Amino acid sequence: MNSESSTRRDFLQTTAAIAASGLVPLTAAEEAKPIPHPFLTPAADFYDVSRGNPKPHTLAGEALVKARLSPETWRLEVVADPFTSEVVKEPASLGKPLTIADGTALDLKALMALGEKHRVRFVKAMQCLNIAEPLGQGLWEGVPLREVLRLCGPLTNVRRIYYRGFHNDDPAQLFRSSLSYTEAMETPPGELPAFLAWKLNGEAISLERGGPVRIIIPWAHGFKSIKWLQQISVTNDYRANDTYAEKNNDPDSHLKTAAYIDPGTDQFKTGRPVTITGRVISGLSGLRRVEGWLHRVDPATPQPSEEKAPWTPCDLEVPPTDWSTVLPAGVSSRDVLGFDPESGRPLTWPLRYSMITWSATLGKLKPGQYEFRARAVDLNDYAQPEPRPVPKTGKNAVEVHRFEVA
Ligand SMILES: Nc1nc2c(c(=O)[nH]1)N[C@H]1C(S)=C(S)[C@@H](COP(=O)(O)O)O[C@H]1N2
Ligand SMILES: [Mo]
Repeated sequence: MNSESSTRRDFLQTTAAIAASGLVPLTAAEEAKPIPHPFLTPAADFYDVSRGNPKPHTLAGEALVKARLSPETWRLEVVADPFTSEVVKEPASLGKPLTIADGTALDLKALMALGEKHRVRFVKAMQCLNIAEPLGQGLWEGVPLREVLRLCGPLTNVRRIYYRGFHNDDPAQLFRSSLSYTEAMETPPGELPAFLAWKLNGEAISLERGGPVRIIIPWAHGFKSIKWLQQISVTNDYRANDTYAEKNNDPDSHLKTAAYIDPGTDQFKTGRPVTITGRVISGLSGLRRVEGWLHRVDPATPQPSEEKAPWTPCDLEVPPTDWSTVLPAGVSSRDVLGFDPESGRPLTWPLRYSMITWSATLGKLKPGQYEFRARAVDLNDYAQPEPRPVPKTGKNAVEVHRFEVA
């Protein structure tokens, strides 16, 4: 047993012990949600962000078959958008469109067969640009988008690729997103491809998580990872035609490096150690550390500014050495993007675009009112929410947890 795995176990055990001993009083909700968080979030435990009326994942029986959302009836169309305008003179075209009308649309079997040759696996933190709480973290498995597009070549006059999910055949319920041609087709060395996934945590993707097939954009916020994928459309329209762009968001914002505090108790007993936990996402600019600032609220002493505050490093969950205890049965970390294919160890920690648990042990505190803040510092030494203090590029304001020691 090497030191890394025992450190991780110690970390887990300490936290479990704190919970078990009742030093940190847990609410019923917290008891149901063990702390720290499992590395992979069970599919059913993701925070769900789904539009639609009815929501596509509530369909059943005939309606599900008709919606082509059962594994047998699922089809993917790849078509060219006829769009032209004053400035866009020529429409995009595809050498070989795949359509339902002519029976060439891709089915799940054909997609998985493509995956036999070009499989990708990737651990991603799902985070909504508009919600200040991670939704969950999954191991997604599928085939790069570029391999699907290569079935349809040649592509002419194509500047963007857009893709949409099932939307009850109601234009008002459409949820779509897009990538530039280059983003879809070229993956730089050590980078991650956009892909079509049919497995989450080693199992078929549940309807709620967007199965049978979901797009996963590793570097992006959740709105780019379209659920219930049904159509890819190539276009000569140069505008980022994402549903989220219409809602005053930056449609090209990448996942933001940010720490989030777990909702926990606001009452601690005097003389008992106080531990605060949370999760941190390693976004576009990576993660250097998580810092915490404990402040005793005292009317006689003014509160320092966030800049001058005594921020101190928090503890980060360490990588397990034995990834087989974390990954689904039969999946080796050597075959997961972001890991060294030789050693099976993560190339960075946290893995790019993934999240881990952090914790701050505050010791025994004097009775009083307290505020605890946490922030992530990225590899450019920017402290959260910098360099993105504006929420339209990802909600990541510094969070505060208020509690009383009595
Ligand atoms: N088809 C479709 N895909 C979708 C959505 C949707 O409403 N419809 N919501 C998006 C948004 S805004 C987010 S944040 C993520 C949430 O993924 P989750 O529900 O699996 O956590 O899915 C994205 N994909
Ligand atoms: Mo979202």
